Amino acid sequence: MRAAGLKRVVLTLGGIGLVFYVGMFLNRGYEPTDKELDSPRIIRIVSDMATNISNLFNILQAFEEKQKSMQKMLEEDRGRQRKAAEVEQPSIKKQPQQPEAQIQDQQKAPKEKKSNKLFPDSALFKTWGGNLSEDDQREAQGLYEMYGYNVFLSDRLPLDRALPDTRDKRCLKKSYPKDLPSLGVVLIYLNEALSVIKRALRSIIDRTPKNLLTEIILVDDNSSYDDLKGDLDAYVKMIEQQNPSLRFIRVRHSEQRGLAYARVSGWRAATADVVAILDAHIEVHELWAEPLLTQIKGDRTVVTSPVFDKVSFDDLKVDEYLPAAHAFDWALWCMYEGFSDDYYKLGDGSLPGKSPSVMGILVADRKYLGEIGVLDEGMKVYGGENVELGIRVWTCGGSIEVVPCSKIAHIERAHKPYMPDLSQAMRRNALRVAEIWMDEYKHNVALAWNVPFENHGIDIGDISERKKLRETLKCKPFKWYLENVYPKLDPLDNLLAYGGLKNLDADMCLDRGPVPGQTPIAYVCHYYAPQVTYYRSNGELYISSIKSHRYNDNQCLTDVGKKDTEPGLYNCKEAVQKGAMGIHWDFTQGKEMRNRETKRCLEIQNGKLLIQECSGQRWEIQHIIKPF
Ligand SMILES: [Mn+2]
Repeated sequence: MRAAGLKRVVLTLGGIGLVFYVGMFLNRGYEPTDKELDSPRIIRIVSDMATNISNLFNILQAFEEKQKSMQKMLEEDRGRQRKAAEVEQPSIKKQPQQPEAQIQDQQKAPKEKKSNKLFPDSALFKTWGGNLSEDDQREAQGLYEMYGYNVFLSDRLPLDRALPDTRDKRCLKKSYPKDLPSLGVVLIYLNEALSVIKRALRSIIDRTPKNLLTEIILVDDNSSYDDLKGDLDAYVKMIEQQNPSLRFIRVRHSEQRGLAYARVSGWRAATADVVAILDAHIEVHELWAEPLLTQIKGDRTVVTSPVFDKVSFDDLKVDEYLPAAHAFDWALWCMYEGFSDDYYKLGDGSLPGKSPSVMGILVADRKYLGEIGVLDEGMKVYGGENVELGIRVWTCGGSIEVVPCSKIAHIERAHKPYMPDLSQAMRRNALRVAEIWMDEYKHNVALAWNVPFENHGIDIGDISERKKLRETLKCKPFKWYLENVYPKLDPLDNLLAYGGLKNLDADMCLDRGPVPGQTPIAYVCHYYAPQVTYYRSNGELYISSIKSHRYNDNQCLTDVGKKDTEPGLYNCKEAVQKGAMGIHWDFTQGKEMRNRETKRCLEIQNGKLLIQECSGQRWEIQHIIKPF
């Protein structure tokens, strides 16, 4: 699974939803874990709502801070994802392996000796490792660069370490049917640390009822690290002997096939009623399986996801994440988002919530998943396959649920092992999803990636089989999905034109201007991001980006209404609230750009962008989507 920007859960909760959500917090008596930096004020909120009205403000603030910090963490992760990974991975130097018992005794025992910080700029040592000797620092940094998380520490933590119980209190009171379907767990890995895989296995075996867990399938997407061969084999052999009723299956790819293909190959090897396709850098919480199996038992067409807590890549501590829907933007980057308003009206945060998509990890009826086409094996490397699953499940008759009582701790890596820059694969996969599933909305994906709508020249592979599947399953149109499942995604259907906006008389382009700053300028046309504009039928004109979601605000070209002014760039909704600002522009191709509110025009004089009395200057926008 991957985390991306947490999209303003607070904002999307809105109104009644927020009140109920806070109510949930009150009832729950939120207890911070010892690691929360952001919550000194929310220590033990008593559950009697009536006598604690005065606390409401504090709680709201604490809630907001918590959300903000979640959002920040996720946005940072998203930023990291988008950036290229730091270095090519060197081939592994073999780590000495120790028997499990010894590792457990060792605990974390950093050496006391004071030493210089050898890697002051490394994210690994930002808050962790202050007492390490120089040798240990070198080793820890080397391992961090190879894996993207703190393997030095992981090797020294108990494999069966306890996790903080971050579930909603109401989860503890729930009971689950005895005759649940059997479960097969698929773990996908590529150059994962041995101790991390061992800890995942340990937690799954210890925290899943023996009568339900029938098999564990390990899928190696052609790892090159040596200890994932002999040493992992030895460990698996050992736990196999300890658990004779449990089937272990190893799937090894002789070349790297990418996440989607790896997940499907794990599914293919499974035989249990339900299959859980997980990352290998996870630890499951107590009672993680039962809530998921219960939902699937009730409806075999529901595809479920647990809620992930965050394991920091540096200190491997577990931070609570609140349950949220798994959503995406038009580039198909995934993100967290609030559930629907109707969900929050129920006032019970332990209930499963409907979700437009999954982050990647999924638990589903094995046969049902096969009937609807598992995952698109035509996806390459990384990304997109989770959104494809979301759209396919919903439009072809199933549904997706995030189940709050099922929790998994998941390491958010600082960088991923697949390739240095994931965005190329991501773009290709996103365009593939668009072509197969998005009908008349497919150009929104091209728009988000800033490629031409037609003939973008990017090879998306053969899509005939997936198109056939869509037909065979008689799946609903994407419009239905937008209207019924994901109404928060802005269909952008009133977008008329986009691209560079050129003043034909001055032969210069509208440009976003210096960042930070809110003063657009006239500049030599180059048509890169700062000059890409978006013109909507309501007259709004955005510069440099357009937001995918209705709850987000765009940057509107604005006439602030003073005499002889420079134009401004303001959040559109804010500008409307402030009043006296003109954000609507009347424009036709090759004609003047006139503000609807002030009747003045956008013009260029002596190389300077101005708003003034109209003199008839002409503008031309690069790409027309609909004639206007
Ligand atoms: Mn992951």
